[in-house]
Amino acid sequence: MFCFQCEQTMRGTGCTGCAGVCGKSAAAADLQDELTSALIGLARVCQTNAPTAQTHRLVLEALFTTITNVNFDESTIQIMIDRVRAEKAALGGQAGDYDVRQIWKADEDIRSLKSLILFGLRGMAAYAYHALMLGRSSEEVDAFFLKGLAALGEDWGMDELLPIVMETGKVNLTCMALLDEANTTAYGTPTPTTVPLTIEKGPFIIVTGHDLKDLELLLKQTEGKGINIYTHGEMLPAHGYPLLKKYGHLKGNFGTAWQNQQKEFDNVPGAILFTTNCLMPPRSSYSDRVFTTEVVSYPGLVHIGEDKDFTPVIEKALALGGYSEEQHFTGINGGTTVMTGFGHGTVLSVADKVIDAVKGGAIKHFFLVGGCDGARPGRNYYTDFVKQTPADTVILTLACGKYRFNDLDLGTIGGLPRIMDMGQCNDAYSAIKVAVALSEAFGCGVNDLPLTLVLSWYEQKAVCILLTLLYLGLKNIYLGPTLPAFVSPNVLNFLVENYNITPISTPEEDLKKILG
Ligand code: FS2
Ligand code: SF4
Repeated sequence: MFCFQCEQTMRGTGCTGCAGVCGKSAAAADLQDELTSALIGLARVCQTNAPTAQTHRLVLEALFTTITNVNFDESTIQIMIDRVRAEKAALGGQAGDYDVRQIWKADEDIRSLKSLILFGLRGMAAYAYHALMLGRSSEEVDAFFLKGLAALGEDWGMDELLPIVMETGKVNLTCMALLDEANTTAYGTPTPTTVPLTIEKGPFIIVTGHDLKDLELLLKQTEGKGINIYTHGEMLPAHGYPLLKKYGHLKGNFGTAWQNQQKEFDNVPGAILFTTNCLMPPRSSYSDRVFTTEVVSYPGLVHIGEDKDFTPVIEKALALGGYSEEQHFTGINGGTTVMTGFGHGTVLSVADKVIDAVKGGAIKHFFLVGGCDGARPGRNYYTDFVKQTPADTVILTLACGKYRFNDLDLGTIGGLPRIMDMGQCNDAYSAIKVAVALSEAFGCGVNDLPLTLVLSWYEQKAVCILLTLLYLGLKNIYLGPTLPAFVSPNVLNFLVENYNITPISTPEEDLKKILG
């Protein structure tokens, strides 16, 4: 096996041997390569033979399957490979698969650019998939998946590949906008919401991942059954959506970010539903109560299929019975509640207040401290950074990296909390909307705003978001905890020279540089 798509890759160079750091077996990794090879073959066929709606959906599912911490199951990956090959045949395609391992062996700059495209497409596929589950799709986005995949099979140089890298960022902006529209149309505009970390007594289900539609279906199926529902990880922002929070049994949030799940789920007396990443190999103390749905798959776990009949999850929760007494959990820093719901709808509704606060000097600087969390020790940088930001600064955040500091009470500025959670990783779209609105209000470019992005990355959704930020011309991004293994020295030079991407150093030094 060879895989270097995520931040925790072995020795910072690539997972090889019999398993990845994430627990993915060599056999599963090889099958994911085979799946990607088949997808590139399918995309090549679609250059001459018109794809159907089914083709587009399959491409999303197959790309999503290969994201870190989504699928560890050789049998379901094999089924996906067979489906892609069958689709190619159904479209009348004669061409064989393209061997993706050629990319891993290519010249390091070509490998780097093709990796940026492939991993960006994988991340974007997750967003497009969630939008599709809510009935939204886009011809531009669908077509670009095929264009990008086909490009991976071309014998192209940097001049041809760089524009595709940037186009991945452009199309991902469209894709995040599509998902934002899908989420807010289905569930309303998120509003600021305080979310308890207390687990009440009695049966409960923990729902994790990014798929709001799955949460809604589960809330409907558990209504009146005496089961409480708690979000986990990237599902936390669900509490901000009016049409989800109307369910009285959606009670609060359990636990912190994904990398703590093996400890936090240990012997938990409730059922756990994974709608997307990040799934870690479940330990025996709780593996009997973990369920998967959508493209998430792990050998031996019960999978909820397309009929979305959550009966096995519900029965497990009832059988386990929950805690006999209320449990008072806290966040990483000892806080008993967290807040969410500060999407662009809310922040821009008070734009006048924000602009006045900046003009009057009450707000000196905005930080977007967000992205993925992970297990690396250096990630406490983000906690320390936020703790050290001056009282006249605002911290916007999103994705699971926020669990490092979202239970901190840093007070308020002009009636707004200093830490504002904009939502999931895909809600980077909200941050972009706010930045653009502020730049218009101040009559300057986004790079001239008193705004700095301090990002943490882990998996491939972070890749497509980073590409979107670059496409928008955002400069001076601080990135950590380490740089991607798939960025070659030349590609890094390009990013530093054109965008001044800076690896994080220490909170003290970086804050001095930013505010200096
Ligand atoms: Fe966190 Fe994992 Fe959102 Fe990522 S829960 S690293 O999938 O996409 O972020
Ligand atoms: Fe290694 Fe990450 Fe690939 Fe897993 S997804 S095999 S940890 S690089």
